Amino acid sequence: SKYSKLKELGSKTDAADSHSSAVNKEEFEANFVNHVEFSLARNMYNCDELAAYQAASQSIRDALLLDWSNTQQSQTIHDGKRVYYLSLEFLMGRAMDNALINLKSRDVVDGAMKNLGFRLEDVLDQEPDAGLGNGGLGRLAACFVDSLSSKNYSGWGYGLNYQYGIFKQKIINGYQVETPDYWLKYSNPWEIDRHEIQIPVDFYGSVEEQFDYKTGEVKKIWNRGERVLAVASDFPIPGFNTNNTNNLRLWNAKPTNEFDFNKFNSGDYQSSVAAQQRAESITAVLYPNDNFYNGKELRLKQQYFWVAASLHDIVRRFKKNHKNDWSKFPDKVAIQLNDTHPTLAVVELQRILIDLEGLKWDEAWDIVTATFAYTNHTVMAEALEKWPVQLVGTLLPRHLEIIYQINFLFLESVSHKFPYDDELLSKVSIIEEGDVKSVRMAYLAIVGSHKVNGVAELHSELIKTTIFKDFVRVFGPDKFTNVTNGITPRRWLKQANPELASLIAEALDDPDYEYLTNLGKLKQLEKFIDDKKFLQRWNNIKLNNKKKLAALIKSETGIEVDPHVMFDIQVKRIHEYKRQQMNIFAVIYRYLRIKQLLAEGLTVEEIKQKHYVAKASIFGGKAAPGYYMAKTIIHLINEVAEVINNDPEIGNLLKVVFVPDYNVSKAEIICPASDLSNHISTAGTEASGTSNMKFALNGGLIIGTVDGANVEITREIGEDNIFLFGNLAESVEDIRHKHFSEGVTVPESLKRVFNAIESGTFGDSGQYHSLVESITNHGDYYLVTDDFDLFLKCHERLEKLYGNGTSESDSHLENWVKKSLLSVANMGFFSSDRCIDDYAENIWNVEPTNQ
Ligand code: T68
Repeated sequence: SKYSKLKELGSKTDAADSHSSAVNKEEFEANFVNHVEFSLARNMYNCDELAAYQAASQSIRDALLLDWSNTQQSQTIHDGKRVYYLSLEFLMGRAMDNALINLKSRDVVDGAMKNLGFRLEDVLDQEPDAGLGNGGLGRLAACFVDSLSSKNYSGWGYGLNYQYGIFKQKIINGYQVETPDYWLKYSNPWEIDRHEIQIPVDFYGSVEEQFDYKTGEVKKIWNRGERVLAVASDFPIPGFNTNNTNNLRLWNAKPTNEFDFNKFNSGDYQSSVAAQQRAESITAVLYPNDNFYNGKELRLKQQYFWVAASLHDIVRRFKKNHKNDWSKFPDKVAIQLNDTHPTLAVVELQRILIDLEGLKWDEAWDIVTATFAYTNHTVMAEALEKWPVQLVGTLLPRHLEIIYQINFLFLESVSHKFPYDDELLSKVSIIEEGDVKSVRMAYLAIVGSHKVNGVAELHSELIKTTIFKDFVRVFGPDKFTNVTNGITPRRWLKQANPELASLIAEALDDPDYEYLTNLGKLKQLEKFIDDKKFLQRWNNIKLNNKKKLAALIKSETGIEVDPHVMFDIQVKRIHEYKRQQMNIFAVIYRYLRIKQLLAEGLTVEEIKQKHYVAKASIFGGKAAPGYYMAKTIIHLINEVAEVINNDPEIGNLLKVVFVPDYNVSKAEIICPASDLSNHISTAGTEASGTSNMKFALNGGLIIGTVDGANVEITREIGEDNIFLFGNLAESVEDIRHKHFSEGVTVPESLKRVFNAIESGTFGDSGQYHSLVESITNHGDYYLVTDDFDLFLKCHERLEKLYGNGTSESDSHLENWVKKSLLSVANMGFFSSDRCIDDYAENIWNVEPTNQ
């Protein structure tokens, strides 16, 4: 039988599992040459670094593929519950170094590449970033698939294979200029084309009612309009220290073969081709907004296209093993919704079960809600998705009917529980009545899921008391839970900071780097707290990393920064709530004070002794192309940099840098190089933040507000090892009210900054009016005036600890480097492995597979 045949293969798979897929040097070299000659059709004499990257990655891919197909086969046979992570964004960055680390083959390939005449670093540098995401949300998905593999879960990612990822940012005359990221210019060696996996996805059309005389029931038939095909591309996701290699499936939109005969017959050949091209536009480009809802029809099409293809695939896989045994579905399938972007999946599964598989509504709905869980990533109103009913009804007429039915039954159950509370009904209704009637996607996601989670404790509490408070009444508190975010230490420690990772491996007497999948072991580092030699080695690694960043800055901007000064960094998407404006205002304040002290006759040396440590303020991040205020902030940073860096009096006392085109690969150089990093959002606005974890794991100290995961980082590493300041989340509402009733009070310090800006110190002041006025005249929504002096005070405090700028001094070791060591020692909690275990246990109800 097929089953015993599978079993037979399964034992083969098990046997294969014990053989390591680590790359063997001779085989690798032979494979490399083979790929140069036969895959690339070149020869070793004209093999440049790009060709070397392609040949090397194809050779590594070959090794991955063995593990990948074994894993898929054994998971199918084992038939446990699978997790599907639906995310519209996977911000993967580069794959090659990560694959080498996870296959434990980096040293072997390093040697082989030398033999073949290449430097591994230069070859790795050829790979374009897979920038299929905006920021934290997309990078979280990438860390999660890494952890799913590394912790031996059976878990797939589903997303879209955008032809253009997040735009490339150029800085021209101080302004952000966006250029397209055509990352697939050369073929992508990590992508396995699955041309045979083609799933039709339909849009538009109308719903017809058919009366079934046998059952006496009315059947709903969706007579589709436009049809496109979803074609799969698979990306193997290797785990660390395991052969478990999961799959990331990204869909490509392709035209169907059916030709538009009407147009063809009327001779309008061109427009029928154009109609076919319309299909491909669905996966052409990633929408470049983060924390902002942008109600474009094409975006909704992307969402349904992706959700429909993924569910079809998941249901097909289920039916292969379990036929129509639908009650088993939630025992075999867990689907996690990464934000509300995939919420239509709830509706699509209900549609499949009732319209196509013939289940009764209630039976289907129980299956749906047992299958899905929803992660919220923001409390900010402007980010919550609300699709106009009109648009949903046109694009997906049957789905809109189902949404209405879900809402009807939900409201009915609410009114049973809370009779005569019409206000409550309108508050929790999935349909928002108003000028534009719309579907509240977050509400639909809550109603369609068995669990809803926030991404840090503070955030998870906030959603329960603000945006979702009525749902806590309706469903009770247990439906709402917290899973604090995490990051993968493979990429964010071993790959980004190999020297520190190696020192830690030595210190823990762990030559196989097992601590990378058991990050709590970092705690043992605490025994080196009084070991001066160790602290010096620790600090030297930081210095080396700062030198690498200085080199990157030099090559990207021409600016020379002295690696011995304090590196004070803020890199993340540019957003008013993240308050890069407050940071650059503080830099301006510092500059004005330095100029004043110089005018009073102090020398640069004296200022360093008595007032300010020498520092480089380093910024990076992209602004959404339509976000005027964020673009203004970028412009101000660049103009301030221009003035300060060219002021001959200042020397190395202060430099300001804007690193263009911040992305995953640059983050790998930047995160290990901070002395201090900024996580200074208005309290209550940053759901979690994850770069805070990346910096702290690499031994940088944090200056931050009491927001997002900063709170838990403080709890883990101790409040002596982090610099917190600012008003608390619980006060923010009152302060905003006060701004409106009593007006905004600008502190003297900030007035000086605004005066300098307005007097043209950083170019035409007109360009900054709206930025300054949003604070002085429009209610200072993000509390810059309230937190500014606290921010400056906090800096004074931490500068005293940093010392006089000589990072080799005893006091620096005692007061700063010790904090750095204690931070790293206590960051184990923030591994995405812990986070995935948490989801597995509390939300998905799955266990790791045997490896
Ligand atoms: C981020 N959200 C949160 N959104 O801001 C951050 N939004 O606090 C958190 O750490 C991170 O998610 C992971 O949980 C985002 O990055 C987006 O990028 C986004 C994209 C499209 C639409 C809305």
